[in-house]
Amino acid sequence: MNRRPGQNAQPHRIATLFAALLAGCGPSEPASPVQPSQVPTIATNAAATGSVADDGMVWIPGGEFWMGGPDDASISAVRSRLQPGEPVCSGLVDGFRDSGPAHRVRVDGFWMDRTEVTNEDFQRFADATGYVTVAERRPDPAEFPDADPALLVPGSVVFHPPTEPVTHENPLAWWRYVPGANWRHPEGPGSTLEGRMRHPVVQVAFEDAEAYARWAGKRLPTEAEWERAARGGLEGQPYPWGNTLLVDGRWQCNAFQGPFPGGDNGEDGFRGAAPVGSFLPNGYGLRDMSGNVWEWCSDWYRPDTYRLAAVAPEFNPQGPPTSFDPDEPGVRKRVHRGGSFLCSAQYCSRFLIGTRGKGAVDTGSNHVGFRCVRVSAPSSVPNPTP
Ligand SMILES: [Ca+2]
Ligand SMILES: [Ca+2]
Repeated sequence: MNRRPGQNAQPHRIATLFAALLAGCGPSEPASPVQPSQVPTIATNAAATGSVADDGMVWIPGGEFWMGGPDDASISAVRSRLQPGEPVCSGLVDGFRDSGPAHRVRVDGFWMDRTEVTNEDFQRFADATGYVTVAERRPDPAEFPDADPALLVPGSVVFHPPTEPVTHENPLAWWRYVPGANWRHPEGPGSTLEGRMRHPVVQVAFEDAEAYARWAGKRLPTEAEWERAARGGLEGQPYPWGNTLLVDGRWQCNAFQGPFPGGDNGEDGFRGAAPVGSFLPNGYGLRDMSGNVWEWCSDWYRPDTYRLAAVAPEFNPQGPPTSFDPDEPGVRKRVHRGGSFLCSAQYCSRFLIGTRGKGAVDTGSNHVGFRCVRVSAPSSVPNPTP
């Protein structure tokens, strides 16, 4: 079994801070399954496909669709990109076990941000509210009684491509806890947002994303809403644009090309994050649903969510009531979706729409951001973004 630990996981900042090993290959079955989620009803707006609100959000029509996947043919197609002897993304080996089975889901219509929230957007929020993100706060010593207080400093997790070849077994070979890293300094104190105001905001923990969404009169999408939107009206396709990763030899999203983690050759035009909207929109007008940066969803993460959901069509699923990740029991995680500029056939491959990621709620990194949704009328937005 060519299974590697945590390929759809994000580093936990405290684990990284103390250089504790991230969990290895845990059991795929959780100890105690949960019941399918209760399903609150979301108000339905009536708007035509292709509608664009004054603040630039686009209408995602409600409807029923196949959620999860991807299918074997799509997995084989990504895997065929690899040369003999190259490392293989674990999901391409085990079939992305937490992402199946595909099951029928129905969601009401909603408005969604066309792009990931940008630094420009987040700057406006921070200026208006004085909000201080998790990464800008000192970790509470009471929560880490065994830690040297000198090590409990504000900071966050930063991708640091190694200069020497490494195996894919230990993500700490390319993730570092960097004191002073936060959304204003995504790679640490020496980095700035200069020239990057249209890049997605990163280094945001879940509560930071929620705080922004509340301020903007919006909320984070559920995982079902996110996937409904990402599919752009296509049925059963593995990408927001169709059924092949490249179209006419051109990359359709910001991913990673070359040997992971140290050899990104930027074949898609970008090493690291790209300005939002650098690639073509999907059928609903959304950009970067695959790739660029991961996006927080509101659902708690469990690997068995879809196996439980598959017993019946779900209506506006909100996810399980609690989190459980056998890779890191005890770490509360929410769902990430869409993959990032670090995804390739060698590692991650979560640019495939139906696949899932996960992240500790208190942890951002420089490849995780978010976008928002709204079900109310556009005119009710107190702080519209252009
Ligand atoms: Ca790239
Ligand atoms: Ca994205």
